[in-house]
Amino acid sequence: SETTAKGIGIIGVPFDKGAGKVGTNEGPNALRDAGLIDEIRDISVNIDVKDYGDVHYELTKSSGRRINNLRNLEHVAACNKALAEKIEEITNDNRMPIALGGDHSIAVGSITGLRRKMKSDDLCVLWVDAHIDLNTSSSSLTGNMHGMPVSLLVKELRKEWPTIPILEWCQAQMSLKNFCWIGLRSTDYYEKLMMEKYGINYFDMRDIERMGIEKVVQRALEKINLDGKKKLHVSFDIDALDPLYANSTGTPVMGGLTLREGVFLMEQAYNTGTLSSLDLVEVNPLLGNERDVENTVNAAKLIIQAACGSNRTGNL
Ligand code: 6HN
Ligand code: MN
Ligand code: MN
Ligand code: MN
Repeated sequence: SETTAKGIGIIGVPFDKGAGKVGTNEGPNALRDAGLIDEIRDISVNIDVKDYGDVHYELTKSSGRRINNLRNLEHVAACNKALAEKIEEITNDNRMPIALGGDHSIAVGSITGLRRKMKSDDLCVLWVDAHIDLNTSSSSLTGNMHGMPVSLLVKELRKEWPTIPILEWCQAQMSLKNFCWIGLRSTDYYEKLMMEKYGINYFDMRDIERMGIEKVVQRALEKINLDGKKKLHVSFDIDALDPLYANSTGTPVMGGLTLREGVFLMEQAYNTGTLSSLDLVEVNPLLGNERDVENTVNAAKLIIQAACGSNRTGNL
């Protein structure tokens, strides 16, 4: 199989236009200010981390109005196009990209950027989230595009979308078969219909209750990467965690993963040797009290560190 990336590339995506609330644009700097980059460097003397700074984008036309029930479509399209290019640059530099969100709409750009140097079936995605983020422009009840990234990325749902010229660069070539969800506990009616219709791979909170997190992660990886030949992308929405650990997020849902389960999940993903990129999204430092923000940022840091190979009993 291929050699693993020689280093890590951090890219900040200060973006909140896909969410219904402002504030996830402060996520990247909250993580950096809390010492994220140095703490990754501390994992090992051999670790090579480069901070690529933040994604910047310009609008080609300015309009805040709704198009096809898509709030802030122009922003979402422009930011993700710029992000896809950055992710491609980071992978060309032979680094594992870590995208610091930002709201979850940024997965459109990060996965599109990753996919550019791969064949259709070479990438699989573990989507760790309270939500399934499978809405289309017609099924969404909110118009918030952070609830739609998966449906923009998969060929099975392409027919559900109108042609959107400013999203033409997003090719929709992934298959739902290469996605598996962990942590689900809030899906919309139409999303549930699509889950049934397409036989989507998922392990919800009940599955975690019954099998435990270790079995769930193992089975999830077997579903999408049985022979271990694909590269693994983890799209980690911090609201997968219980609000006890991550209350500073826009759409918290009670009854979620413990921080220990979240960290363990990521350690197991790292241990496969196939982990090749990560999104850490929906950290919103403008929500909750000071303690909530501190907890949420610290939880996000621990999950990112686990993705970089950190060992909880100490690093040599
Ligand atoms: N997220 N299903 C709801 C919607 O607005 O479509 C919630 C989406 C949440 C999105 O947390 O990334
Ligand atoms: Mn470069
Ligand atoms: Mn999400
Ligand atoms: Mn979510």
